[in-house]
Amino acid sequence: MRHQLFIGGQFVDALSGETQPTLNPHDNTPIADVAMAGRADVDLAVAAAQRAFPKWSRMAAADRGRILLKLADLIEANAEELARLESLDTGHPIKDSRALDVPRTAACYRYFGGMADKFQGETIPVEAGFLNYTLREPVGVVGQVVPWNFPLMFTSWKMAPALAAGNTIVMKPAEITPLTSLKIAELMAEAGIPEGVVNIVPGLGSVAGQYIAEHPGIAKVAFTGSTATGKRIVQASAGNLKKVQLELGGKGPNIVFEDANLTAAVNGSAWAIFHNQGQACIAGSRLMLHSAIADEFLERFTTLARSIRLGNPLDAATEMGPLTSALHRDRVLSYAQVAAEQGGEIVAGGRAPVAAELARGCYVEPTIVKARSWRDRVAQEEVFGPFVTVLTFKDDAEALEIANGTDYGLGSGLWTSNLQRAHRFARDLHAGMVWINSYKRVNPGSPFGGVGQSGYGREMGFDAMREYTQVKSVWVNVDAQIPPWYPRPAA
Ligand code: TAP
Repeated sequence: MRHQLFIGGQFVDALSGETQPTLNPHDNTPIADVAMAGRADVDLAVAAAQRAFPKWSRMAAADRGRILLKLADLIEANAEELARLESLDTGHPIKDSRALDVPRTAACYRYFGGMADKFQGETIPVEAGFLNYTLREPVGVVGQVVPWNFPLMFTSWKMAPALAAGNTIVMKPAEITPLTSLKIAELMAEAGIPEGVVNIVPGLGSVAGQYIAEHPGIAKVAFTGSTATGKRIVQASAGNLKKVQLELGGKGPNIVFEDANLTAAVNGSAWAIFHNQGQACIAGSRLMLHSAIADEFLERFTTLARSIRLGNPLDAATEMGPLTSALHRDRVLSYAQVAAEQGGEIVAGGRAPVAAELARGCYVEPTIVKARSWRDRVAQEEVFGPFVTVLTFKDDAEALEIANGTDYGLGSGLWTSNLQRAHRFARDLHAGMVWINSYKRVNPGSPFGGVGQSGYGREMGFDAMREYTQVKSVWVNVDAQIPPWYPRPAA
C-alpha cells in the first residue's frame, strides 16, 4: 500500500518524492509507504487552506454543522475499517478501537456539528445610545500537530471544533501513525468538506511540524505531545505571534483512600494505567495508596495486572497490545533500570514478554514499581507506558503534598466514600481534570486540558470553540449622537 499527502482536496506525492514505511508494532513489518511532507509541501497546504478560508468561514454555520454531522455518519458506516487501521498502525487492542476510539471520534464530530450554529457572541449593556456586541470569528488557517498514541480520536478533538468555528486546517499526524488521518481525509471529501479546507501532511516533526509552528501564513497552532516539543513550538510560533494551544504530558496521581470501594478502585486503577498500554497523557501513573489498605490493594492490583491478556491487537480477546514503536518500547523499558538504580522495587513486569508469538513486537509486560520516594525519577517523569509507580501516604495532608508534587497538572483521580474529602481534593488538586471514584472519563462536551507543564488551552466543549475563535467587539451609535469632545456651532 502507498499513501499520499492530502492537499487542496487531492491526494498527491511529496514534492521531494520522499516516502517512509509505517510499521505494524505487533511484528514490526511494514504496512504501507507514506509520503513525507517537507517545507515546500507545507507551503502548498497553507496556500490551499488560505484559498479555502473565505468561503468556508462565511458559509452558514448550520451548513458547516450539517457537513460535520454527515462525516460522523460516514465514520460510523466505515467503523470496522477505521478500527482495524487504527489497531494495525498503533497497536490498540481492536476491542478498544471498536468500542472507544471510533465511537468517540464520531461523537466528537457530531457534537461540534451540532455546536456550529449554537456558539454565539454577546450583547453587552453599555452606555445609553450605544449598542455593543461581540462577534466570534474564526482565527484563520490553523496548524494542528498530533501524536501517535490516539491518532484517530485526537485528530477529531482538534479538527471538529476548528471546522465548526469556520477555520481551515493544515494537520500533521505523527509520522509513525498517519493511516487513520488519511482515511478521515477521504471521508471528509465524501461528506462535502470543500477542497483545501482540510489538508493532511504526514511528515517528520522536526521538519513539517516545526515549519507549521513557524509558518507566517498560519494563525494558530494546536499541539498534543511532549512538554519538550511543546516548548519548541512556543518558541517557533513567536515569529508571527501565533495563538498557541498545548496539550502536553502528565504524571497523573490516582489516590486510593482507606474508605474506598477496593473492588472498584483496583479495577479502575488498572484501567487508569494499562488502557492503551499506558500511552496516555492522562494515565494514572502514580498510584497512591493509603497505608492502611496498601498491602491488600497492591496484592489484588498485582494479581489483576498479571492476568491482563497481551497479544496481537487484531485479536478480539487481546486486552493489551504492543507499544506503538520499538524506540518507545526501549525507552519505557529503560525506566525499569532507572527504578532499580534509585532503590525501587519491581513488583511485576519491567521486561518484554517471553512468549514467542510476541517476540518481534513492541510489547512490555504490565509493570508495577514501588518507589522509595515520591521525589524519585519514576515518580516524577512521564514514562508513557504500562508502568505504574506505587507510593503510600498516611493522611490527607501527605496525600495532597505528594499528588501536587510534580510540575505536571493534567488528569487526577481519587477513590473515597467521604463526600467532603472528595470535593476538598477536587478543589485542591493542581490538575485540569479530576475523576472521583472513576478515572479517565472523557466526553466531547467536557473540557480537557492541563495546567503547569501539562500545557494550556482546552479541547472539547464550549471551551474548544472559544479556543478556535477570536472576539471582535462592535460599537454602534444607535441614537446618532454627535460626539461632545469639540463643541462647535452646527454648520
Ligand atoms: P513528540 O516529539 O512530542 O511528538 C508529538 C508530535 O509532535 C508528533 O507528531 C511529532 O512528529 C511532532 N513533533 C516533533 N518535533 C516537533 C517539532 N519540533 N515541531 C513540531 N512538531 C514536532 O513526542 P514523542 O517524541 O513522539 O514522544 C516522546 C514522549 O512524549 C513520550 O514518551 C511521552 O512522554 C510524550 N508524549 C505525550 C503525548 C501526550 S498525549 N501528551 C503524546 C505523545 C508523546 P513525529 O513524531 O512525526 O516526528
